[in-house]
Amino acid sequence: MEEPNQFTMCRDLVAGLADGGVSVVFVSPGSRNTPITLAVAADPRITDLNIRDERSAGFMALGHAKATGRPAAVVSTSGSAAAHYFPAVVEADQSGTPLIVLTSDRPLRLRGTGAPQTMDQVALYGAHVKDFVDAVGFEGRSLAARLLDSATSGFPGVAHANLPFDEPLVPAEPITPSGASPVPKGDGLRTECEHVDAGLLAVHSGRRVLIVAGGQQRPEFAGELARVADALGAPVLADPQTRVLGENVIRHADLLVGAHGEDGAEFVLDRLRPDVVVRLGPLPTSKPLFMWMERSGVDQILVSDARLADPLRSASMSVECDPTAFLASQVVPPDAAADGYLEHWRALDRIAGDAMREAIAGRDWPSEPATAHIVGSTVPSGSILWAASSRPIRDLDAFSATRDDIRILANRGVNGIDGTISSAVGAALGGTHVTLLIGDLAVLHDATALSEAVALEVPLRIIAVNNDGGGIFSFLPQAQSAIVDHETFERHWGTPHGLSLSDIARAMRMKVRTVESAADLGTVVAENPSGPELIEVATDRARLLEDHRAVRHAVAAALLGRRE
Ligand SMILES: Cc1ncc(C[n+]2csc(CCOP(=O)(O)OP(=O)(O)O)c2C)c(N)n1
Ligand SMILES: [Mg+2]
Repeated sequence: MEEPNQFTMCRDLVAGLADGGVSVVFVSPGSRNTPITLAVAADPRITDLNIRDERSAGFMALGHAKATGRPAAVVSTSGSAAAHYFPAVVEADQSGTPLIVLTSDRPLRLRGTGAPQTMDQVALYGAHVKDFVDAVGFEGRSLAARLLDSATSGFPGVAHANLPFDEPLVPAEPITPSGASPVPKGDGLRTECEHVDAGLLAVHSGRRVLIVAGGQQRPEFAGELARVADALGAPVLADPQTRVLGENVIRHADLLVGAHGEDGAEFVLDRLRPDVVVRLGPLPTSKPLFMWMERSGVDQILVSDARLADPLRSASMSVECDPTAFLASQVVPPDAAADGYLEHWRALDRIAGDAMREAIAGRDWPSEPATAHIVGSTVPSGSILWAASSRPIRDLDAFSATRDDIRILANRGVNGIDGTISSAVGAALGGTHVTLLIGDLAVLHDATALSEAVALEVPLRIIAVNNDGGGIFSFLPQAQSAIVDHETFERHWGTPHGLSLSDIARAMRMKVRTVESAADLGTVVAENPSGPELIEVATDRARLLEDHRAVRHAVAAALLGRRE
């Protein structure tokens, strides 16, 4: 029998990961990781990519896992290399994305001796992983099974194995792949919930039920939601990432809920106050919506299997369960709808949509509401729209109607503006066309990923909204505060840089296209990208607040039955 050593361990670990659905491994260059890198390169079922920057590699794996629903893996050398995965690890942990992190280490005898390029990698990511294994003396396939189970079971997340390797780091003989395991592993779907009362929602028959859905959910979610919402006559307010549509889905939820009268009071949810709110998954992006939930005092049933599920602390009842499994468990009589409740929501939704489109068309080009509106409504059916944190995800939520023929993905676990291009590249490696709507600071944060996108030839179109700084901060109190002068605001929040994103993209050898008008942008965005390209839309940060307010005011006026 072949003697187990670090090379056969790595070979079997990689084969075990492939059995569990891992198809791409993002390796970063180094010496200490030679045994695992060779094993990854030798396995025919694995696409092995080398990404220079571990931070970028971590986000690519994250984006790939979000787009495919399958765990992705990263491989690094020892030392500070491993620390660069941290932001992607945190995002994966909080957004429930399966990620397997393999860091290489010195052998045990050299730990704690100050050997070069070493640090303490044991439990490096602390409480942000579901499992940590210091993989000394492990057998490869059982290690793979443990990592896969940890990363994919329940609310998915991160499994980290620290792999100590000793010299020689290159085997005497080439590594021969060990092939598929005779017993294929499951696909890691979330576990079903036990002990959920099948009549939990049916008791609300005839009452005004409002459903608020958030986060990225399983593919079966939309069908189950449609069944339950239809029976209850419940309007559904869904987050951009939550891919649902149908008669019950309110397409302009953020605009409706955020509409306020001259006294500043939001009125739609007061007029259409529900008797009970069913919250499925994490909090929605829409601030007016979650702030209303926090202060409304309305009964709220929260359904989530995430570790941190109720930052509002407003749930009157919590069901610890994957939202899809919960919906599937519910039996609701077909005639449980409250009279006219859904119809009333839908009538307001139509008014808001018409007013929004008219107001946007009336603003000078280029405006940020128009950019989000055009991108959200014209990206091709079947493609992925990656929404960067900061304004892009919020503007898509507000200014583009909900669609179910595209997938919107985002890093909303910790809402970082980091690693966004890398994440979108990882998603595009899954084979689907990707359009990324992103702000200028987020582009600068991850600019090296532009060169990786070019090298990998991914079908990725980047719509970079350049407002020369952090536009979102114009919405903060310090933008208008008497105690923060303009110069201080600009230095610490506005942060203008004066850079051309097109020039940066060209320096990375990325194709750059220009658009002259709203119609131009619509025409370009409507076609699938054939390779990596960037389109810069230069907007004016000074106009931002005014553009947003004008559209929101027009919507509020229309809802109140007045024209302005
Ligand atoms: C890694 C990280 N650093 C800092 C922040 C804080 N932050 C939130 S939004 C923002 C500005 C983003 O600017 P840009 O990408 O240009 O988008 P805009 O607001 O202009 O639309 C910053 C710095 C963050 N979310 N993530
Ligand atoms: Mg900006």
